[in-house]
Amino acid sequence: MKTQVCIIGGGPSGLMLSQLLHLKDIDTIVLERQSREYVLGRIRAGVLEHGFADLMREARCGERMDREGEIHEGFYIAHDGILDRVDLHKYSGGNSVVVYGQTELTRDLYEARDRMQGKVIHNVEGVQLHDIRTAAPYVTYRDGDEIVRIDCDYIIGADGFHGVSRKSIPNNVLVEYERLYPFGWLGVLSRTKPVSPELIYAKHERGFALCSLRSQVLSRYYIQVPLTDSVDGWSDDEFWAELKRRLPEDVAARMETGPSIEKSIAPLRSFVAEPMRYGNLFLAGDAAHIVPPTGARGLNSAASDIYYLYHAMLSSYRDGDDSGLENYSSKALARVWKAQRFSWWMTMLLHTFPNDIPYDQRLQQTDLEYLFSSDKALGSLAENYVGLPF
Ligand code: RFL
Ligand code: PHB
Repeated sequence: MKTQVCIIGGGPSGLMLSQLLHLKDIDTIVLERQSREYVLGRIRAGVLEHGFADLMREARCGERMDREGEIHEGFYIAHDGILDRVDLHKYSGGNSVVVYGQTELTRDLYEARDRMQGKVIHNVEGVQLHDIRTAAPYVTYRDGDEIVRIDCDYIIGADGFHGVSRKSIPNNVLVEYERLYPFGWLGVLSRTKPVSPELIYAKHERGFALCSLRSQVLSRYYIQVPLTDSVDGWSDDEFWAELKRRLPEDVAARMETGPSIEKSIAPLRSFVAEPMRYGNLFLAGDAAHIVPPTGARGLNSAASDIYYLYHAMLSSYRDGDDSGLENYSSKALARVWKAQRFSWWMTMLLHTFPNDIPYDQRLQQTDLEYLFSSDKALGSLAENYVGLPF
């Protein structure tokens, strides 16, 4: 097979780029290791920054998001038994975020790819990248006993943190920066009315908690748990009881509980791989960088990579101008690191760290007091949360 751009990974990053390029008559093939049902079964992001939402519209996939997604102009931080509101609209100069599940937007992207007869090949095994540094790179995968070869101009590594693309860059070129946190998030999805119309991020000595939602009848809640915990060790009743303990009393009292329809634990990690380009391989999204979910940045960092790549490819194919491709890594990384900083800061602000000394705890408390006493500090939080410009 032959295509212009071979995209590895059929998550939001890969699908979005494929859809955008297709609309400009640039041919792509997407290779996805899992089935479509599996990809759509993964419950992940819930909050989209306005830049991501704009990209969905540009990809002609924004219709259902605009109809069913909720615009949120603020969220709460619960601490010391009270709720303090962060007015995103006021402090970011009129911006907001969209609450719309990653599952839904991935479904929209798949449907758009189907409508345009886009080539998305599922259940591929043994993907390998070849001759990345030459003008004629190619990708192979196994289909039963057969090895299938795809010749292309460019390879996009959009295959997430555990993908094969990043690992194809030699060790003496790739530099990896990583911070692991000594806890994870236990998440529960339930068909219950959300406890609050806006998200609540809760700081509590027993550990962080988050009240989020997918719609007015579907709630998503998380609690900080030790990395040694397993999903099986948490019954629904234990989860609800622990969540309530970490929230202000009046919020806990109005919490509607019910059976979980999904329950999973995600470890928290900060990670960046540099450079994001090696020859004709370009990394995008979680394949190159991961953030702890506290600042709702993961998908949104992926969106800016896709935006830069899309425009760089257009300039290259249309005008023969490769400067965008040449600058891709440094431009993408500049924004990536800002998302890293913000996600790290939100994580440090709101979680309970097992080995913190009293000095650290007082600083954390002071950070929070400073936040709600300074319009400038709230402005910094708000502009990062709604998304820095691409
Ligand atoms: P994905 O979604 O991991 O997709 C990569 C795809 O590549 C496939 N793959 C391969 N395909 C072929 N060959 C191989 N060798 C392959 N190896 C892997 C995989 O099967 C997969 O389908 O990466 P992508 O597209 O870059 O998207 C990134 C986002 O998924 C991620 O950043 C967000 O989910 C992070 N995140 C959040 N981001 C936000 O912006 N806002 C949020 O509110 C938010 N909440 C979250 C989150 C992530 C979470 N978890 C579980 C980590 C909440 C949670 C709990
Ligand atoms: C979610 O709804 O899954 C969600 C929302 C905000 C975050 C992280 C996850 O910061």
